[in-house]
Amino acid sequence: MLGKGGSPFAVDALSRKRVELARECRVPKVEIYTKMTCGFCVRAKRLLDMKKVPYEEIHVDLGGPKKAEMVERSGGRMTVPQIFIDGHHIGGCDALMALEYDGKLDELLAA
Ligand SMILES: N[C@@H](CCC(=O)N[C@@H](CS)C(=O)NCC(=O)O)C(=O)O
Repeated sequence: MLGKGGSPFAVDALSRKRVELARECRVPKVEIYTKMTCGFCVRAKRLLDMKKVPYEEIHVDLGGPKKAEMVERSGGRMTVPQIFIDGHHIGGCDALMALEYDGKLDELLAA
């Protein structure tokens, strides 16, 4: 708390710190459409688990409306996994691995 006569710069520093902390605490929304028999899905989930990134798994083994939703959201892709970060389509397992390899996945997860 800034007392009477305190520096206004202290308030600035405090609010900057608050924004910084909010960013650090931010949990990205990761969605992954999967099938139980899919090795690429296992690999993609393993990477997310290793990075301690929580995700929502959407099972499309039986087709149905969720599979149709996946195809629609991914611009016609029929294979699993299909991965989304904060609503942005990333692609499949290879695309996720490539982002990690290029050092860009953490940036995306923190953006
Ligand atoms: N290169 C793709 C390969 C994905 C792939 O081939 N997935 C298989 C399952 S492991 C698939 O969806 N096959 C068609 C199907 O199950 O309907 C990736 O990295 O995600």
